[in-house]
Amino acid sequence: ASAASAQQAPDASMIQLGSDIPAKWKAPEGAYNFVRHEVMIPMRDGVKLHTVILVPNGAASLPMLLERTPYDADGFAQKGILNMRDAVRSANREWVDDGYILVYQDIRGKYGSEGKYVMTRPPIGALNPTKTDDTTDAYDTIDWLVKNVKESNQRVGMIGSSYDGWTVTMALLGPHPALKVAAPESPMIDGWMGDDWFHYGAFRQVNLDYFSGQTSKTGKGDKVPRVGVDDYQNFLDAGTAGNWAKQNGFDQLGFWKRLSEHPSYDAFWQGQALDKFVAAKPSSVPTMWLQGLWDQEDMYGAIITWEALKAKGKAGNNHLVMGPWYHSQVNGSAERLGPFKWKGDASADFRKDTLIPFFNTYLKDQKPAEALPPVLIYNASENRWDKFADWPGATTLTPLYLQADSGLGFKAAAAGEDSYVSDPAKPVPFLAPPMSFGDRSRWTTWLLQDQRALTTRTDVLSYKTPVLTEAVTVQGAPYADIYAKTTGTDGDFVVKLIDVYPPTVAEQPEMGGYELPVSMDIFRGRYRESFEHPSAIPAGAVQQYKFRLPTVNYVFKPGHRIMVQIQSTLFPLYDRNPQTYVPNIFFAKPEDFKKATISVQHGTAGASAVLLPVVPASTAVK
Ligand code: PG9
Repeated sequence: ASAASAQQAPDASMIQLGSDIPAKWKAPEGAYNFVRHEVMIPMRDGVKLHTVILVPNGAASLPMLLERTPYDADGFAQKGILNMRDAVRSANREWVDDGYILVYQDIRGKYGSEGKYVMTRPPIGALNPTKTDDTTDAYDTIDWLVKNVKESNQRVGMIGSSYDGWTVTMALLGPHPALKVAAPESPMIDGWMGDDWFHYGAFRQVNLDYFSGQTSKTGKGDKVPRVGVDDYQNFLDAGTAGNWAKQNGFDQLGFWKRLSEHPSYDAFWQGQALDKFVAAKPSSVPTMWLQGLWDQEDMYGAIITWEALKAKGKAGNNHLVMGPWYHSQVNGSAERLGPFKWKGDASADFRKDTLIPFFNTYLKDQKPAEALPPVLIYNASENRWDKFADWPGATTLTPLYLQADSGLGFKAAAAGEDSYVSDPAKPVPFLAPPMSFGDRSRWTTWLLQDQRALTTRTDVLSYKTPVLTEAVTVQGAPYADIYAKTTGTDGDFVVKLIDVYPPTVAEQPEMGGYELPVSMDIFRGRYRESFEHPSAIPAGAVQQYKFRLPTVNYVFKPGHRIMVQIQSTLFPLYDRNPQTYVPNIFFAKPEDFKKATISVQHGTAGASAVLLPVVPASTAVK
């Protein structure tokens, strides 16, 4: 018989008349040690927000940790991983170990959530004439969670860094009673004054990629394509941020349009500066305001909000923590930062010893081994955490004056000035080119880089104390107080406070002579009299530029020197000032960009100084 005739006739088990795809697939849960729920939680206006809830198997009466994010809740809890602690990212694993239900939610209009997205949507009011904001959305979410997550103890803690720290802050403006504790980490609080978008009016061009990434699509948007790898050249070629935006289709992006139409600190920015809102209606939720001491994105918000609460007498349930971290590093590992090597892991140890016990106090009624001090700030020079009953440590500011011959000291000098030419065609780079905004290791550490890279620039003024014979301890926010004239009618001032290491450092030879920025910022000159109403700088007339620098808790040690540097640009991070007054720098024309000679004054004509929060006993420099 042939093979064909021996073949068995097909029976029913061999033939599919329907579909190989079941009407409803249910994955077996047995092998997972947790259940991943994906729910659409309804808000008061009917909009539903996509929420991922991770509940450990066998959970009963566990607290919930809520993070509200524009960065894809699904990505916070990967699918297809059997162990809950492996499914989540870095620091979240410690909350799993500690017995928490984890909740991640896409904010309105992003990723899986319904509704319309508005960038850092302002609180309900003049700028948001609707009935919802991220305060009501957090409230409605928590209300749903406590009613529906049966394995919980009906207590919620909120956490998150940066944008997610902003969502925590928004929740605090009208907290649900079940919100028992909160930690806004490097929260974006005031985008104009000193967080992501501007610093004192100087625009941060790194955000241009962010605008398209965040607002060109509901999910992950596109980054702006580049011609070349060097962003110093790319942004120089574009001329202005406005031109870059135009070339890349940003006229379709609503937030860019609003931002670029409001370059000054007008009602648009004032109406969404959250420190004012928080202080106007302080919550009773125990809160830890956290940020990094070298936070390259949101260096301003946490401390400013904490100070505003303190001024309202609310320091009791509001704690301030500043760690030796770059942006959001509190949730990663921190064995080192730039040239520093810490004792242990300054993030993981902090989370274990301080952050999680703080949450457990209010969510699990556990008494912490040690009560959290009102203020906890890392002291990078001594390589340890310092605890403070109050902050700032210094009650007065001591001027450290610019002097003749590049000198710096606590004694005002005779009148004089130092001049440099600031050429917009050759702006001082914030990172040596070639540089790319996408280079994460350089971006996260740029605030600590060795300033000797600028030694040969003729458009950077440097002033140095003699070698210190006694320690100078600073605890608080220094102020730049610069008197200068310019041949232009506008201009930016960058002021840096630098620790100059001794020529040799036996323990760490690569630190020999290192010029470490301890605090620096940029100020747009047109705002010297008013942030809301800019004005042209009268050419040739000495003007005062006074602005607060980032907070420090630092010891300039004997053998070191203190240095102050002044320059006009930090390009391409900050857009170039044309140095000619124009109504809106975003749309300056090529012919507006002009060289200017800047003359910084010292001595009696204008005693330029950095005002240092020196702790008294240590005013050692004469
Ligand atoms: N720094 C980022 C950001 C926060 C808020 C608005 C825009 C950007 C972030 O890391 O989320």
